[in-house]
Parts: sequence; C-alpha cells; structure tokens
Amino acid sequence: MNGLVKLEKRDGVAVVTIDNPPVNALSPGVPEGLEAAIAQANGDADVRAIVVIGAGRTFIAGADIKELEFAAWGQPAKLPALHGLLAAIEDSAKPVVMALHGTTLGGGLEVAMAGHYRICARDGVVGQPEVNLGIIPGAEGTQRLPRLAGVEKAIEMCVTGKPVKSGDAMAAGVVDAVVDGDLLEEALTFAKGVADRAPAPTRERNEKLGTPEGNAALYAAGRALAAKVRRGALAPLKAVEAIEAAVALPFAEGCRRERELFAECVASDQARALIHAFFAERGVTKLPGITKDTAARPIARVAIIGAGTMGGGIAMACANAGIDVLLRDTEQAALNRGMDTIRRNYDISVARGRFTPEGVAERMARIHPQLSYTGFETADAIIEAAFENMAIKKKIFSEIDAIAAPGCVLGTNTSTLNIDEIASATKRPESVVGLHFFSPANVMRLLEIVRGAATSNEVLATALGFAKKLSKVGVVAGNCPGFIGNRMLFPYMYEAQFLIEEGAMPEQVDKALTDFGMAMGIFAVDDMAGIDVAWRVRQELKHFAEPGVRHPPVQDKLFEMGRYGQKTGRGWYVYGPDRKPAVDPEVTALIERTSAEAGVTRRAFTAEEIVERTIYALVNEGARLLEEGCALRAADIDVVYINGYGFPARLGGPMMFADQRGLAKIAARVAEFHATLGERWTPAPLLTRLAAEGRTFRDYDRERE
Ligand code: T1G
Repeated sequence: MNGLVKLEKRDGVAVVTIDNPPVNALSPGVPEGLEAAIAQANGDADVRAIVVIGAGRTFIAGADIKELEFAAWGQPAKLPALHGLLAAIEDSAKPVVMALHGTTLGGGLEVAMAGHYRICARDGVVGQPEVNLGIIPGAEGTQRLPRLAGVEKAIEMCVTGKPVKSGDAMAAGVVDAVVDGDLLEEALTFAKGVADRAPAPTRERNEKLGTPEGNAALYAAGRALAAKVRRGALAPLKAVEAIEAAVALPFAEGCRRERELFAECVASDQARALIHAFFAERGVTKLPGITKDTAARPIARVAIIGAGTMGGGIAMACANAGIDVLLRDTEQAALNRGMDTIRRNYDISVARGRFTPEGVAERMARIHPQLSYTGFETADAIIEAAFENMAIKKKIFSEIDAIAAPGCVLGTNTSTLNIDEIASATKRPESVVGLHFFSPANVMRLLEIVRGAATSNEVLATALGFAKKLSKVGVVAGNCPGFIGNRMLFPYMYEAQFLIEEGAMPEQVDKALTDFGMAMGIFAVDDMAGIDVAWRVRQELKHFAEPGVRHPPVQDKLFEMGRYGQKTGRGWYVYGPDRKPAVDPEVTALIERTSAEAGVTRRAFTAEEIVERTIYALVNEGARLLEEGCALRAADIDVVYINGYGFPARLGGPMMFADQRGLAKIAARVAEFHATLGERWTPAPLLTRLAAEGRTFRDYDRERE
C-alpha cells in the first residue's frame, strides 16, 4: 500500500499490517494506507475475509499526538480524517477481523471498533485514554463503545481513561475473543470461521444503548465519577455528553455531536496543558551528552542504608520492580520497625486487592534486613537514606566508598543537601548522584536525579534507567539548594505563612490552593511532611540567616510546642482518629497573637490574591532556577511539580500555567509585590525578559532544543 501499511494474502484472507514504529500511531499515511488496503481486499475476488494487525509491540496506540499538539496550539495539523476510513471498514462487504495486541488505545480502539470482530492477545489492553490529553475520543469512539460495551462501561472507560485488560474487555463485549497463541495464526483461523457470515456493522448494534430517561442515573454517576477522579477537568464531562448523544441521536448525528465536542476540547487550555505534560514527561530523558550508547549499568541489586520511612519505601519500590535489596540499619530495633512497616504496608495492599499474598511473599523475600555492610560489594547501586544531616551523610559515604564495587552507583536520598559536598567524602565523586525519592517512595512517581559537578554521564544514564525500571519518572536537576522541587517549594511555602500573618488563615489558604487544583493545601502538606523536618531543613539551609530577611515565626512556635504535624496529631491543624485536618482554635489564636506582636493589621484576602501570592512565587523561583541551569527545561519543572507536588496536570505544571495565564500579567504582578512586599519578590530576570519580549517558557524551551 505504502511504507506504513502493507497487504498480503494468506489462504483467502487479506492480511493488512500497520507498521509505523514505535507505537503504530495514526500518522499521516496510515489511515490512507488502511483505507486503500480495505478497498483493494474488497476488490479482490480471492479474498473472503480481512485481518488487520499491527507490526511490532502494539496494535495502533492512537492518533499521532504530535499532530494533536499542533491542533491544540492552533497551528496547521494533519489530524487524520478517520470518518471515511471507519465507514469503509464498517461497510466492507467482507468481514474485517481486528487482531489486537499491546496497547490498543484511542484512535486505535476506534479503528478496531469499526471492524466486525475483534480478537485480543491475552496480555493486551484496550482503552480510550483521551481525557489524559484533555480531549474526548474524536473518531466515533463515544458512539461505538456504548454500542459494544453498554453505556455504563463506556462512561467508565472514557471518563477515567484507564485501559482495560483483555479479559475485562471480553466480558464487556468490546472484544470477541482472547487468544494465547500466535496472534496472526489465531486471527486467520478466526477470519476463516466467519468468512461466510454477512458482516454486521457496529453502528447498527443498538441493543445495549437503553434510553435517555432510563440512563439518567448512569449519566449522573458518570459526572460524579468525573468530579471525583478528575476534579476540574473539562474533557470527562464532554465525554459523558457525547455518550448521551449516542443514545439520544441517530448514529450519524451522534458522530457529528462528538466532533463538535471534540473540537471544543482540542481548543481548550486544558488540552494544551495536558498534551504538553505528555511530551514533557517523555522529554525528561533527553539530556545533552547522553545517547543510547551511553553505558548505563543494569540495576539488579540495590543496597539501602537506613530502614526509616524513606529507606523502607525505596526498598518496597525496588522489590516491586524485581530488584534484590539489602536493607541496612545500625540498630536491630530500627531494622525491626522498618521491616514491620514494610510488612504492614504490603498487608494493606493485599487487603485492597493490589497484590496477591504470593506476590507479597516474593517481594518480602527480595528484601534482606541486616546490621552490617555485608554484601554491599555486590550491589549495583547503594542508596543512602539516613537523616538529613551533612555530617552523618559524609560519614556514610566515606564508609561505602571503601566497600562498593567499581562502577557501583552511590546515591543519596537527600531532599536538599549539597551533593558535591557529600561526594567529597569519597574518592569517586563521578559515581555519586542524588536520588531524591518522594514519600511514600513506593507510591510517588517522581524521582529527582541530582547531578553533581563530577557525576558522570554513565551514572546519570544509569539513574534514569533505574527510574524507568521502578516505573517512575526521573527528572535531572542541578545541584542547587533544594534542587528543583524543594527550592521552588520554599518561597511558595513561606509566602503562604506570610499570608497568615497578614490576615488569612491556614484553612483559607489551603482551600484557595485546592480550589486552584493542588492535590493538597500547603499547610496540610507541611503537617504531613513534618514540622520538625521543615525546622531541621531551615537550620541546615540557613534560610533566614541573612539580616533583614523576613522570617515567618509561627512555624517555629509550632515546633517549640511539639506540634510536629500528623505524627503528633497536631500541627497547623488538629487531627482526629480519621486523620482529617480540623481547625484548631489554639493555632488561630497563636496566629492572631503573632500578627499583633509584629504590629500587623490583619486584613481579608481573596482566593485569587492567595493564588497569586503563592503560585506566582513558585513561578518566579522556577524562572530563576531555569536561567541558572538548575533545571534544563521549563517542561522539566512542570514534570516535577505534577508528579511530586500535586500540581494539577490539567494546568500543565507551574511554568505552562504561567504561559497560559500570560507572562506579562504575572511579571507585572510580581513587580508590584516586589514594590510592596520587598526583596524576596525580586523579579526573576528571565521572567521579566520573556514577558517584555512577548515570549513564553515554552518558546524558551523550543529555542534551546
Ligand atoms: N502519538 C505520537 N507519539 C506517540 C504516541 C502517539 N499516540 N504514543 C506514544 N508515542 C511516542 C512517545 O512520545 C515516545 O516517543 C514513544 O512513542 C514511546 O512511548 C482520534 C484523538 C502507547 C502505552 O493517548 O499511552 O487517538 O519519546 O515512552 O511506556 O480519538 O506511549 O521515544 O520519542 O510512552 O511503552 C490516544 C498515548 C491518542 C496513547 C507506550 N492515545 N501513549 O508506552 O513508551 S488521542 C494515547 C501511551 C486519539 C482519537 C484521539 C504510551 C504507550 P519518544 P513511551 P511506553
């Protein structure tokens, strides 16, 4: 047909193979090739049935997101006009069998649903993940899926975007058979078995649709589900609306309605932000000096120092990925506590059905608790997860330097400390790298990889490969205090504290932030992370040591009162047995007293002002560290904030949010804050410059690619 789609005949069956690596996306040429192949097979008297199959690792994984990105930014895009293709498949006089494997997603599933039959390899998944990109299925998926799977299942799949496994897809009616053997052979057998039957178009299968009145509760439940799993997102609601149209309207009109809703979504800020987030996440591994040929070390065994919360979580993350773990602590009691916690966490996973008891037994067997460094010489990586204290970390690094095998990666799970100083305790600073895991380390997707002055490319490549093996997204940061994430968090967090001195209350600030879309408010985060931990970091980093720097005193007072947050049941909030934060009048009084002592007349703040003061602080610091080179790209900062700090993906991360709100608007406000609030609001030169030139952080990234 063309280079992307080929046609061959096997025993009276036309085999149409899509070959567009890596994921057979519907890039320009693929739909055309498919349509031509279907036409040719129909015109060939020797052909009795047609099989469509994907070469390589998957059937079609959807439309080409690069083209969607163009469309989202209003640039000329070659988005496939799939409607003609789908009609050609569905109207084929000869039965079309879709042979699915890998990830049949988005436009891939939509093409498959236009076929007359679908068979799926056992380990395959199918899904409509468009909401992850801020859009809805745009190639009649919202019209055919409810016809195959029923309205309830279609809503669930389109609203959550989660792919379903082959068995579930079969139970739901999305596929007709799940097969174990060679997929092509199975498809040929299947095709020959149905070759003599008249093909039944999916669009005419109306029996599962129900009626608008009868489905009212399902639509309401769908909207509730959208609000729960994707708070503030537009696309899932539009997906429900499109499925309603499938029920209420004839097929062709339903498709027209879907197209309109799709067009609304593609042109939205949310689609731009989410498509940006998709490529940003895949772009983080692209680093100067690192190529496919950079010798990354496979990680099969990891030794961890410290069996506390972080060490234990890292051990679980490794064990989950099939990595052997030596877990060392200096005291038996601490080791026992660490292992008990790991066991308890796994028990919860079994109770929730996430793992089987056998799966947990396998994982536990991979974790070897010990008091000594025995066996550390066999580790591919050693990760120190001790107290956040420079002296302790340096001592540990000098010890492991003496034991570790040549080429072993020496990682430190510091969240703020200077990697070069830690590396100076060894004779091999090139092997030292920061591996900043986020708590709980077995759950959180982000791994900040900190490059020291001497860290070698091989070690960085190994760390990136390690992150992938752990199913995490590894983002490389420079060795500045707090790296990317925490460095930006400090001004954001302190600004929230200044706000409460000036008249807001923690619960009001947190509400403004969660309404904005943050997963948690900053005061709730502080209570979770530990007010004692924050206090220790302040001492290490000497945040307020310079004369004239404004210092927020309430947090210190909470520390002195032993209110360490969730762990002591009291912090900024008070926590009952349900662990939900509640306002504590004692804190309210403390805040009011602090304002009075400072001679501050408290005033009211709007939610918008709170967002500006906090989120713009994040953006301003982000611009600063970007220009310093602590982050390689604005997009990397966005990936850090979405995956590690609960920033809403639908806003694309702080830098994309800033772009979309308008850098000129933000720069003007930052300048105002600078004039009224002082030096800490000094505008980042990059922000000022980009705003003045009418450019964006996205432009900045592009120009430096
Ligand atoms: N378009 C373009 N490039 C894609 C792509 C796609 N659909 N999917 C993946 N890639 C690239 C990706 O950027 C990366 O490139 C490489 O493939 C490997 O991906 C009409 C409008 C398929 C499960 O949302 O979920 O259809 O970085 O590193 O972990 O209604 O990619 O190597 O240069 O992620 O094995 C719907 C998105 C589109 C699927 C594979 N489809 N992709 O995961 O590898 S909208 C999706 C994924 C649509 C219709 C609508 C995953 C994957 P590079 P990877 P992976």
